[in-house]
Amino acid sequence: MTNSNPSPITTQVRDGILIVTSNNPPVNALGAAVRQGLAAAIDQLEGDDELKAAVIRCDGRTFFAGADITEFGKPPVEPMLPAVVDKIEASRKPVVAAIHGTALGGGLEVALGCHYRVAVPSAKLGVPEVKLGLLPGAGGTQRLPRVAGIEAAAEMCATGNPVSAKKAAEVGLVDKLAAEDSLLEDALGFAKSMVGTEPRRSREMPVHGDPAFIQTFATDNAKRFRGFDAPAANLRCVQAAVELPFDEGIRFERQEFMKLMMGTQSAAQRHIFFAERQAAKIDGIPEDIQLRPIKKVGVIGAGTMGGGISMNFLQAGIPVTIVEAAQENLDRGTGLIRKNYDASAAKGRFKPEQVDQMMGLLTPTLELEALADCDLIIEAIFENMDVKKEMFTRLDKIAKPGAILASNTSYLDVNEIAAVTSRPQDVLGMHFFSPANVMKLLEVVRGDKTAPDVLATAMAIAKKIGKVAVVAGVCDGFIGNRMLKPRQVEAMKLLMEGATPEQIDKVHVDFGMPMGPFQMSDLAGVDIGWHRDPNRIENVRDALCAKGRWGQKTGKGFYDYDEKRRPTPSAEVQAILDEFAAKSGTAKREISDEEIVERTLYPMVNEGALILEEGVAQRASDIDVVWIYGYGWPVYRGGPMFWGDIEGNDKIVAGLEKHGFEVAKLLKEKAEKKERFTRPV
Ligand code: 3H9
Repeated sequence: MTNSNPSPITTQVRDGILIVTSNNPPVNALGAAVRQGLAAAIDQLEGDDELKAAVIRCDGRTFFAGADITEFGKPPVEPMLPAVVDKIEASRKPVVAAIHGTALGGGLEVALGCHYRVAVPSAKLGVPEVKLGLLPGAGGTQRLPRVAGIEAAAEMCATGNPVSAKKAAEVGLVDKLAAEDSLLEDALGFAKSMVGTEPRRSREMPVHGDPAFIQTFATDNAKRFRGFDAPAANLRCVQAAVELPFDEGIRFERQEFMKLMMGTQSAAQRHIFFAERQAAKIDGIPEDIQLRPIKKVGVIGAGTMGGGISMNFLQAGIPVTIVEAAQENLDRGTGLIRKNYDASAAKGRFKPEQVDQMMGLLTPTLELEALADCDLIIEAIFENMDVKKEMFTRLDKIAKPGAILASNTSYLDVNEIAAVTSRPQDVLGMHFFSPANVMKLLEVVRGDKTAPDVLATAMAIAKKIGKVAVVAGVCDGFIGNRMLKPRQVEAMKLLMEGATPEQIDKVHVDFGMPMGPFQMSDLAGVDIGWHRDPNRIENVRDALCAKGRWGQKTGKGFYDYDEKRRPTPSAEVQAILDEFAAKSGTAKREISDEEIVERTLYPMVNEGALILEEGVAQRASDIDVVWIYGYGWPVYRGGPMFWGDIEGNDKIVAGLEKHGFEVAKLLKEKAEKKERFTRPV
């Protein structure tokens, strides 16, 4: 009889050592079958006198990458992970973890349940639960301070950042570094050397290190942890490891874990984990579609955007030809790229020779014809339709057949741009966010005629250069900037009615945004898109610009700035606002913070619903990804559509109607049917 559902855990015996192997692609997540298999393997080890020790290892690309996140929120299936880890640890015979790839979360907790850890130098070890709004809930917060010390444990738990195997060896988390190509042999050798000895159990080790570090670390990172529940909970658990006996510490960890697991922050963060991966998938295009090879990239424009865009490709080892119209601009652009790289090298992000290598991949030129051998050409010139059309007309004559032609436009109609070429199927938008070498978001704009393989290639190259890419349809502002618009419009109206820039910005910052609408205007430049005629004053922005209030760059905008760019409220701005309010007959009144939320954030959910109705975004979670990675929406609120679901779509509709907004049909439907936009996690 064949078993249709074989266990992902298999065992074999070599020289009296039990080799326990997990094969659960893609990342050996610790789902129920894996946990059952591991528990059974320990029973086998304990029950057979011929067996002297065990090695736990994984097939495929990685050691266990953690608990199976898809099981969260579903009814629990025994044995639970903490019990499996305890069982491994309780074994009377030595158990060795053989680690390659990434030992993450529950995966590292399994390794901590093992008595010893052997890892290849390329392996990474970490507890990223905090990034899912959680903490290592299978004993990780109690075992790590014992094995690796308080400092390493606090940092690893609270930031979620993994450490290299080398660093892990330095702090005692790894007992032996194996050769890259003989992990199993080295782990077996290690296990043999331990045969007959009493296993070293993590729970029995004393916590070591400086307990004062925990508070210092929390204080030093207060800004980074602002708004998040999980980092503090992680640190409380490490503190408990210092103060409580092991079993009590474990009980404390469990309580804290359950609180986080039940909360909306973790749900939001898990939503974003899956949303980010889902965003890479293009509806209706097979995942194995043949991609166009991208060996060389052309960038037109060496300004801030063009330079930043180029840096992404250079860092990925892809040669870039960068074109400018004037030598002076070309020199300034390439000089800035070098300066940025040197600054990163000074911070230790690159070695100086890497900077030279990357700069060696860059070919600056004044000749558009030099782009003839490029596989992907990204235009990053002035945001004006006529200028772009002229450029694409020229490009059409120069680019080789099959080359992908992309525009970095942030608002304009990609179809109109594509229509001036003889190959609209090869044209799309690639909207990078500034600074383009730093911001993770890329909106890939699909024109009506964009070929499926062109779209898929753009999404694949985005991944290669470390971006999170989202497919958007053609419309004014695509997904992100389109949703920004109603927020900005409403924020301006609120100023007229009596709110101050400080109040509105504070509501947004308290919500978790990195800055509010007016702080953002001042940073980006109040003068963006201004007609530059100081005598034509039609609105508040014109009035501000006419008075040289262009934002931080001129030392004043919606706020006044001192030489350290610290903002203070401006009497001049208030006078301008009062004047406009009086002229329009708007009566000033007290505006509540709640009204600011209802009028600046609810319309974003409404616009998101319209975007979905029109098919501009493939799915609600893509909208959330755009706002998290492009605009700093707080990840613990899961993006505007997830947030709307938590807030309640009926409440959003009622709020919008109260303030006289026209409500999107889809949003009304969701509210009436009590449905969500995003899947519950
Ligand atoms: C935990 O352990 C809690 C415990 O402390 C307490 C328990 C009591 N589960 O990222 P990729 C899927 S919390 C289920 O594209 P890469 C992923 O969705 C967990 N599925 O690959 C994707 O699916 P699809 C702590 C998972 O090579 C596919 O695998 N651990 C899990 O770029 C490939 O993923 C973590 O937070 C999972 N745990 O990166 C680690 N992980 O193909 C989370 C991945 O259908 N994982 N999938 O879209 C990672 O950081 C990365 O996946 C990893 C590989 C670095 C491992």
